[in-house]
Amino acid sequence: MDRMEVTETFAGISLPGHLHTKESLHFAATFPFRATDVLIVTYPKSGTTWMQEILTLLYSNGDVLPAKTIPNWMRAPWLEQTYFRDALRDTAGHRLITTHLPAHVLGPALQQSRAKVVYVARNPKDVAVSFYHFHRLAKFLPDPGSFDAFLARFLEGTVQYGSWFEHVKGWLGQRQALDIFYITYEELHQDLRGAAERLGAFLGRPLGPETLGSLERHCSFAAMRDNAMVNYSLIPAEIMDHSQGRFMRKGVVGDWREHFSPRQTALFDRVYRERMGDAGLRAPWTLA
Ligand code: PPS
Repeated sequence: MDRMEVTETFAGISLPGHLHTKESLHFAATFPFRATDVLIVTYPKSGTTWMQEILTLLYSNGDVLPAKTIPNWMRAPWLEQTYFRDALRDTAGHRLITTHLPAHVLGPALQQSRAKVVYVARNPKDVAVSFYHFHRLAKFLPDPGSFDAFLARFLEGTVQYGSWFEHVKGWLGQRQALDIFYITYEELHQDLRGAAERLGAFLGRPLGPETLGSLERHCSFAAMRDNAMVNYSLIPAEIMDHSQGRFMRKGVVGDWREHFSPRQTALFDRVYRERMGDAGLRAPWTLA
C-alpha cells in the first residue's frame, strides 16, 4: 500500500504519509474558502464522524439517502488529504469540509472568507483511549506500543496530528476572529436533539420535528455502527485491519476509567492543569 511507512511533517506536526503529501498539505493551507463553506474541525477521535453524519442529515432535511449511499469521506472530505481536490463538490451551495489541521494554519484564510466553522472537542482522556485503539486498527499509523507508552507521547504532543492541548487551545482562541460554533462530544451524547437544533440555528437552517426525529434515529451510535457508509468497513484490511477492532468501537463517555491507572490519572490531571491553566481559557467540558 502507498506510503504506509511515510510520515509527513507540517506546521510542526506529524501526519500519516499514506493520507497526506507536501502538496496536499500546501493545497489545504492555501485553500480559498467561501462564505458558504462549513468546516468541521476536530482533533482526531473527538466526534468527527458523528458531526459529519449530523450535518449530512441537517442539510438533507432528514432524508437518509445521502448518508446511506455516499461514504462520509466523500460527503464531507478531509481538506488536507490527497483525494480532497477530486472529492470536493463544485456546488454553488454549501460545501461540507472536514479537517484535523491546527488553527494557526487555517485561521487567517477562514477569517478572510467568513466560512462557518464547527469545532468538536472531547474529553482528552477518552480521546487518548480511542486514539490508542485506532492505532491498532489503522495500518497507516505507527504501532502504539503499550497504552502507557502511548499516553506519554499523547501528553508530550508527539503523536501523529500533534498535541491535543495545542489543537484545542488554538481553536478556542479563534472565538472572536471566526464564525465558529463550539460543541463537545459529551454534549452530543447528553442531548443530540438539542445540539442539532442549536447547530441548525447557527447554520441558518432551523430544523422541524420530522428532520430532528430522523436525525436522532440515524445518528445514534447503533445506526452509525451498522451503516457501511460511515463505519469504515469499506476500507480494505491492508489499510484498516478490522480484525483488530471496529472504528465504531464503544461510543461512550468516560471509557478512560477502564484504561487509566491511578498513576496515569494523576499524571494526566497534572499535565492538563499545566497546559490548559495558563491560557486563561475555560474549557467547556469536564475531565472527571
Ligand atoms: S476520526 O478518525 O478522527 O475521524 O474519529 P472520530 O470520528 O473523531 O472519533 C471516533 C469516535 O467517535 C465515536 N462515535 C460515536 N460515539 C457515539 N455516538 C455516535 N453516533 C458515534 N459515532 C462515532 C466512535 O465510536 C469513536 O469513539 P470510541 O471511544 O473509540 O468508541
